[in-house]
Amino acid sequence: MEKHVQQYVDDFMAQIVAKNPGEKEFHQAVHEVVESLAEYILQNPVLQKMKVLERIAEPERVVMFRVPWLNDKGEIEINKGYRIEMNSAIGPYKGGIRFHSSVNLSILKFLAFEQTFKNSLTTLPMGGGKGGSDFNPKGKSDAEVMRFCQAFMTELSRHIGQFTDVPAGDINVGGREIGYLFGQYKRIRDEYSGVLTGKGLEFGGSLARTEATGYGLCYYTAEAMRVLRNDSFEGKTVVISGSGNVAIFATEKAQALGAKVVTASDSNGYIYDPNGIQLDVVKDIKLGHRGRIKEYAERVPGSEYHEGCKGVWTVPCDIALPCATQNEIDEESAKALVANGCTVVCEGANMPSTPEAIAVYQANNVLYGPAKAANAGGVAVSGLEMSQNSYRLSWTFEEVDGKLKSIMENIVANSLEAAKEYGHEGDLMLGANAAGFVKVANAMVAQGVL
Ligand code: NDP
Ligand code: 2IT
Repeated sequence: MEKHVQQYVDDFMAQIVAKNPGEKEFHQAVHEVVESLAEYILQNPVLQKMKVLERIAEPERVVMFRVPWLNDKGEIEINKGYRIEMNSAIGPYKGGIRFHSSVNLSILKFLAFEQTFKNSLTTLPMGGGKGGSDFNPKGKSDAEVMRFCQAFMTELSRHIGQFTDVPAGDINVGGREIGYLFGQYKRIRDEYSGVLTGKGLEFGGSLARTEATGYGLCYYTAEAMRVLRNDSFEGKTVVISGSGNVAIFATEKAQALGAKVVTASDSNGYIYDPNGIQLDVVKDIKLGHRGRIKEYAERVPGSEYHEGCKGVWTVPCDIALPCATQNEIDEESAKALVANGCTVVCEGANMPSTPEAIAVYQANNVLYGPAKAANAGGVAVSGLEMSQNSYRLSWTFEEVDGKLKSIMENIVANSLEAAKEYGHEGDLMLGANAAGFVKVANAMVAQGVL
């Protein structure tokens, strides 16, 4: 990187760190984007003068609130609730809600920042947002989860709306939680609207939203491999982490495209099945009774369970699809992947690779599909759910799936086009950052100082 460009990046990051002390995940996400965009911004004085990237990195609004609820013993529990309304330049704030004990301001701001670019890449009219709570649903009864969701929505309801901010699911927020959240919104606001996506099919949900992130990840990966490598999933060995919504449907689509998926994991450990994962067993464990992935090895002869989730990256594969959580692949894991023959890493989770891991991919010519492009299928179908809600009709599975596939293929094409235009041919990361940025930046310049 040229000296004045590096200076711009360093100065920018010094400001970010000073203004957002201690928020290391947020710094990490911003740093990657600033490095990608620095040259382009320096070539376009209007973007510098209008402080577009500076404004994108400052949430328009952050709401933090108390969530008090009663557990099954009748005791009061108190959690923190958040909604980050990051950017509304190209549409209402849009992004998921995460319930996990690790949730804090830094994690939600990194996710909301990424979401702004991701949503722009879909080409649908959605701004960026993210929310959540440090509530841990593990071991909670269904009634406790319902009471928590009702308490959370009681406050959140005053900040969201179908034209202002439209949340959806993320880690530990799936169909059950969206149902409870929707019910409470409707009750409090007396309004039946598309204020949330990922809803049940009986009350305004879209077909294929459940599958969308995992399927979309495979459509993206297949298209990037086709264009850049003249290759496909056919006959490949695939390592997937996680065993939640994204992992399950990435496994399903990778298998349908002719690959053998050999792993699944959760935060306790991973399973390796050399014969290929039996997805009906995983679905029964995870979707059937919210069990642990360990159970798979007890049920499927020839498979193995290993404690600790990091070991999944030591399993030899051609393609790795991280689908669990942020920073799950560090430098050591990336090196293990490369040493064992992995040549493709596309991200289903948000920011699953550390900057050091990305450097390993780049140094070894790994086809690297960054999260904000590769996992955009979920929010893309959320956008299609909003369209269907506005029309008051629903499209068939095939219709939605077809639109999803073409959106993902377009993201590959648009990223590659942007990468080429900015002199970094074939760089899907830089291309995604640039393509996502330009639309938001142009809208912000046009709308004035806001
Ligand atoms: P789920 O809650 O359905 O599944 C999460 C999976 O990841 C579980 O297997 C969970 O294991 C594992 N996991 C979570 N935290 C950790 C951790 N700290 N270490 C190891 N494993 C962990 O969530 P999703 O599948 O929806 O989300 C997975 C990733 O995909 C997240 O990064 C999310 O932001 C991203 N994503 C999700 C989209 C969606 O539409 N749902 C869209 C785009 C991205 P355990 O049960 O032990 O916690
Ligand atoms: O990270 C993500 O893109 C999501 N969790 C999905 C967001 C959405 O609004 O569907």
